Amino acid sequence: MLDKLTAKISDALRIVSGKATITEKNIDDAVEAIKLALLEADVNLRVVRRFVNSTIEEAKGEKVLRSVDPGQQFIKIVHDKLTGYLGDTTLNANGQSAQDLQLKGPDTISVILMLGLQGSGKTTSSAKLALRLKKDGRKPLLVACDLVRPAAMEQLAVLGTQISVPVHKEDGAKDSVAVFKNAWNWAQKNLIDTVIVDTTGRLQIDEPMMEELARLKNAAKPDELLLVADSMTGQSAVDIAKTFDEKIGLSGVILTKFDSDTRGGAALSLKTITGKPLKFVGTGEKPEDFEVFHPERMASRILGMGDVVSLVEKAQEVIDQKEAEVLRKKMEKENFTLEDWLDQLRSMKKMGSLQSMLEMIPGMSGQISEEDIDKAELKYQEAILSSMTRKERANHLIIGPTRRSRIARGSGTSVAEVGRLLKKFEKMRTMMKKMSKLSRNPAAAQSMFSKMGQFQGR
Ligand SMILES: Nc1nc2c(ncn2[C@@H]2O[C@H](COP(=O)(O)OP(=O)(O)OP(=O)(O)O)[C@@H](O)[C@H]2O)c(=O)[nH]1
Ligand SMILES: [Mg+2]
Repeated sequence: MLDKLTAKISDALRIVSGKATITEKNIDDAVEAIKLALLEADVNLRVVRRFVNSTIEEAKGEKVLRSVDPGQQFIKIVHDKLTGYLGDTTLNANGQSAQDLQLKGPDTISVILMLGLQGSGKTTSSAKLALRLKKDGRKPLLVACDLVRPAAMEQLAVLGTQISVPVHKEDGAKDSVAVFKNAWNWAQKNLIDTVIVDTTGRLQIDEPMMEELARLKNAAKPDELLLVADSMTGQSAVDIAKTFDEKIGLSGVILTKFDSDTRGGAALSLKTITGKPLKFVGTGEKPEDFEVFHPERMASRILGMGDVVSLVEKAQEVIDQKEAEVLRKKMEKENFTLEDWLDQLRSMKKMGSLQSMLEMIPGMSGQISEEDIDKAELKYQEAILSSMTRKERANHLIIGPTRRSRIARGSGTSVAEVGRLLKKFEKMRTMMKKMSKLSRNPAAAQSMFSKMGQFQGR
């Protein structure tokens, strides 16, 4: 995910970071390096030019050059600029930003129309969005309005079953507007509050496609018209968005395949060139691989500053709020038990790709790949912990030599291995206690996180 861009920009920032004083030449060099990184990432030329001019102007001001930590000031400018290109973070009276979905209250049916070229990820994203809304407490219905490809309806039906969301499809139907109307009637009777309409994609934008979409739009009066675009296509995703917006009108964009080797150009050019907000990114093939787009966090990720907030949120989806609060208190008081550790190992499994979690940790982006993580070690730890009794997990101090050999036998490990795990646990507890105190201090948290990384190894 944007690894190359992050690596290049981190290199560029090294020119200025940590220096007591920086010169105008340093700024020029850093900006030039960032410019090359952006161009290589396929960011629109107009956006790059604007970035260069405004950054140089701002960074060469007295405030930066004379400040105590000029490097940090410079990075903040770059961060804010990138954030601005990625989206609009100002909140309206309802506390919503441009990136948030504009849906009606649960008493009325809201409609989301999904548009896009063939293979961009419309059907997959429809299901991902439905799952996300369901998790948010809404009642979605998926509607199969791609009547061109017979397999398309079936694909949506399968996804619907997978995520337990109802799907309305009519085999052999010819008119997508009629299908939509029937779906709407069904939705009304079944207390659905959000109707997500999957539509037909074509290889390129053509008139019949646009006409069909326009008819569907008139009938459905959607609250959101979301373009699903493949981030791998770079700037052409931006051109597609522009055309769809001119012909049909868009309210936002979903960029898919962000997990693949995308260069990031589309995400960075979209808002400036089309004026349309990026609302979600697809990060894999599974229904869970979907993230709400946060401009500020994405900017931090691009700068290699990690994304602690997203990480915490992702974790919270799994560990429920109350549990998290209990855990925090335990960490603070140092009564985090082996039982808690086992719970954590298990919820980590639920959280999906460890890699995507690690990318969100400051300083870890690009430094650790999935292969580096000793999955066997995690399994080992789980095996040892599972072989303990509840009583032992509640209080590790009672685990003497006899218990150790029983646990070793039960888990197929050795007494030494069990001993190592217990030592590791003690160290971990101490570190957690420190960390929970330091969580307000990002720099300290960063060094702590990298130390935590060492727990993965043996
Ligand atoms: N890696 C990855 N693959 C994705 C993502 N989104 C979609 N895909 C894959 O892209 C392929 C096309 O996705 P679909 O959802 O069928 O695309 P579509 O736009 O509905 O395609 P048509 O209905 O043929 O127009 C599938 O193999 C998906 O699994 C993503 O975010 N990451
Ligand atoms: Mg489809």
